[in-house]
Formats: sequence, structure tokens, C-alpha cells
Amino acid sequence: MTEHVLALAGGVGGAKLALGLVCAINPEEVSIVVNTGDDDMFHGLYVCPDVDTVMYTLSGLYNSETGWGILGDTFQTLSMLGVYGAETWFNLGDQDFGTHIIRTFLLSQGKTLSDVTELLCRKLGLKSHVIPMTNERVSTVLQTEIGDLPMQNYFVQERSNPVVTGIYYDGIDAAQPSAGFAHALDNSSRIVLCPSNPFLSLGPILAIQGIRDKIRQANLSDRACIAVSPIVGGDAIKGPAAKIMKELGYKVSCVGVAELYKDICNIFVMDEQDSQHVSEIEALGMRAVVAQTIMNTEADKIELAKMILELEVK
Ligand code: FO1
Repeated sequence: MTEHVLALAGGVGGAKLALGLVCAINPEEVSIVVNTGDDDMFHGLYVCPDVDTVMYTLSGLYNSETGWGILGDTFQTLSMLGVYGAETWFNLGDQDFGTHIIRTFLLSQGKTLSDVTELLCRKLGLKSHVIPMTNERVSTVLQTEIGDLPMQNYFVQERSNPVVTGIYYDGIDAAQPSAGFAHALDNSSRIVLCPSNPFLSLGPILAIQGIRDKIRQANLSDRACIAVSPIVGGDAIKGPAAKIMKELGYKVSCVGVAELYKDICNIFVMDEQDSQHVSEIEALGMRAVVAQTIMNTEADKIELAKMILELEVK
């Protein structure tokens, strides 16, 4: 069986490694399951930030400065919405609106989020499989000192400033893995946890009922689950992962991340800056692999992906 790879991804960090993977091997052999806990409604449109970040990244449309949205996009529609008094703190570009309009229309016709995502990806020429983690609605909510905040209100409107005391995924109990996710789990020889936020990006995916058990079973039957640490040198490359880990009382290091994944992963990839933690990772029962995990260039993304794909997993 040719090697099919399943990558679990969230926002910007996940999209970078996903790009590396689809450039390293036949993109048709890569399934990227994406977090949908960040999804929200804006101006009556259903917006999927993590799915769009992966889709735009793989199709070369993405804005490499911000990591999200479309490069060179304009914001005329948003400014006109502002004239009418609509909230404009969530920066949606004119081309980006095209995605949200067609997605909302197709969903209103009864198509599932998976079907809609598949259609949009085909139209953008993608050969890899970008798969929402579930077709049911799951919303990541952060319990903070100023109250419960949906993800975008916390991350964008409040700039991740409020102190986090807890996180829950509203709707998770009723969420089933999407068919594409379940299929990829059964048919992948390698499962890669991309360097995404363990609470906000991979947390919702792993919280779907049965997923952690399925990944554990995969490990038992000579298939590998490989996690890449999103924390390097005690800090996150991008986003609030380190701040949230600290506020929730976790060790803010690659070891703290490894402790979150030790029950499902047998290989843990950490950055060269953290090589002094190898023995702590091994003490958790995981094989520690030291590599350059910071991906600044396309070559970095492909190099990391190739290293992960060539790891001996037996
Ligand atoms: N992130 C921001 O920090 N500011 C924004 O105005 C913003 C707008 C935005 C629009 C569309 C989209 O797909 C993503 C957007 N993001 C923005 C990023 C988004 O909040 C994050 O990518 C994820 O939700 C977390 O990874």
C-alpha cells in the first residue's frame, strides 16, 4: 500500500507543515484534517479560519506576512460594512468574502462542510485532501477573567490578552469525525500532529469522541503517530499557546506539550534549541527526534516534512 499520511492541523503552524508534506510526496497521498472550532459567523457568513488558512496556503494564495487571508486582498467591502455600523474588528478581505459567500450558500443548500470544502479545494486546483474534523458545529470557548469568549473574540478582538482559566469545546459531545477523517485514520501509515496550538487547534480535533482511542490503536499496529512541538525554547513561534499553557498551569516547554500527547504519540519531534530535553521526552515513553522545526522558508517546510516521512517507525 503506498504510504498515505494523515496530518492534523490548525492555523498557521499546521498549514506550514501541511504545505511541506504535500510538496514532499504525492499530494494525493496526504489528508489534512483541520480544526473547525475557530469557525464563526461574520456578517451572516460562515467563516472557517483554519480550513481557509490551509486551503489558501496549499493553493499559494495565502498572505505570508499574516499567515491568514489572501495575499494582496483589499478591504472595500469591510469598510462599507463599517459605514453601516457593522463590527469590523475581524479583517475579512474582498476576495476572502468570495470564499465565505459561496461556502455559506452551499451550506444553506444542505451540503456538508466536508462536501463544500472538497468543492472549494478542487476549484483551487488542490490535489491533497483538506478535511474538516467534523461536519457538526463545534465552538472553542475560552473561559477568561472577563467571561467566556468564543475563539475569535479572544484571539482577534481581545488580542489574546485576557487571562485564561479554562477552555471548552461547545458541541463536542455531539460531534462525529467526518467521513474523510475516519477514512484517513484507518488508511494512513503515519499520523502527524502538526506544530499547532495544543489547546486551540489540535485540542478540538483530539476531543472528538473516539479519536484518541483510534490513534492509540494505530500506534499498536505498527503505524506511527508523530507530534511536532509548537513550543520552541519555552515559547510559541506564533500565537498564544505558551501564554495559555502557563495560565492553565502546564510546563511551558516541549516537555509540557509531550505530556499532552504521550498517550497517543510514540515519536516526538522537538527543535534543536530544546535538545537538552531529550531524556525527559524519552522518560515519557516517547522517542525524541531533534530537528529544525522552525519553518521560515518553503525549503524549511519541505525539509521538516521529508524528515518526518523518512523516520523509521518500526
Ligand atoms: N487573525 C487576526 O489576528 N486578525 C484578524 O483580523 C484576522 C482575520 C481573519 C480573517 C479570515 C481568516 O480566515 C483568519 C483571520 N485571522 C485573523 C486569523 C484567525 O483568527 C486565526 O487564523 C485562527 O482562528 C487561529 O489559528
